[in-house]
Amino acid sequence: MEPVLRLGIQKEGRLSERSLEFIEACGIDYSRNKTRLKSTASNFPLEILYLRDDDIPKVVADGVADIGIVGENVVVEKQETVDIIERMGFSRCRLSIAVPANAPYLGPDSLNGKKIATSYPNLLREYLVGHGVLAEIHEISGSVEIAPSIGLADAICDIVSSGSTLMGNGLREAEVIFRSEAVLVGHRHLSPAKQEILNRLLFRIKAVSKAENHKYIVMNIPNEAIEEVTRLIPGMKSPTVTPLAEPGWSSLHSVLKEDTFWDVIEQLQAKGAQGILVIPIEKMIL
Ligand code: PRT
Ligand code: ZN
Repeated sequence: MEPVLRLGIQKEGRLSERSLEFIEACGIDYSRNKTRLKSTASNFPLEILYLRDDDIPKVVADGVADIGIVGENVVVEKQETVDIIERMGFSRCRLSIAVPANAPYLGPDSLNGKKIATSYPNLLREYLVGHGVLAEIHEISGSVEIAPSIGLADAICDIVSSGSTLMGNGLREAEVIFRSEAVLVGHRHLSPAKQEILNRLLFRIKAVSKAENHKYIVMNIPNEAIEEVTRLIPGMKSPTVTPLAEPGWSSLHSVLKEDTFWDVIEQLQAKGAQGILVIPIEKMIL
């Protein structure tokens, strides 16, 4: 039988759609079957297992799946032996301690003697021990943010992204204890055949994440600005410059990193760039 790589992803929840989109962007076709327990790709040796996110680290550690996509918060909390192979760049969030908005808070010491509700006892314990705080950890599996208002705890430790859930429950973020994003995890000992499939998949994953973090940019610039603009946006090797019909002007094509985007656009305008077009890139292979 041909070797097949088994990928565990979240069946339903915040990671599901983005995980599947990522696989599709890697050019992998599979049928999204109704029961959604397992899919087999038609054009790549990959099987997709649909799981609860909490189970993914153990399933990969045990070798039932070879790799998985899961929040780093869950990986670290579960303490299973898996390797983090790649950071996926989506589902960014933080694990934070929050206290009632009107309660005094003067730093970690203020948590001494308090009861903190969380679904992340291991990460929280590590933080408390590291800061010499003696507090009671009250483990609950959901609706953590209502714990203080119903008298179940004095504070909470939960995932925050926009912060609106905390605000809506009269809480304020006191400490960020962990920053997370979706990660690709792998079993420690893959067979050489599976490792080879993983390498092929990783090549594609890297091309897709690179593309998502870059934009293709086209603009018209006065010829005297070519040198300075090239320094600003060197692109993959150097920008493509072609003369326009109008004398003294050129069209310049390059790629630009998403995180420096607005700064660079402002500088380009200051150098006289006009008609700037910014286009998403589908794949990027260096
Ligand atoms: O059913 P299953 O067990 O598979 O899913 P789940 O309910 O345990 O997980 P799910 O789908 O809620 O989250 C999966 C992963 O998404 C988490 O492990 C994180 O890595 C990541 N993630 C990103 C988040 C959030 N953002 C997030 N905002 N996980 C949870 N939240 C919740 C948080 O618990 C809180 O209730 O959203 C609320 C806070 O959001 P804001 O925007 O109001 O701050
Ligand atoms: Zn879960």
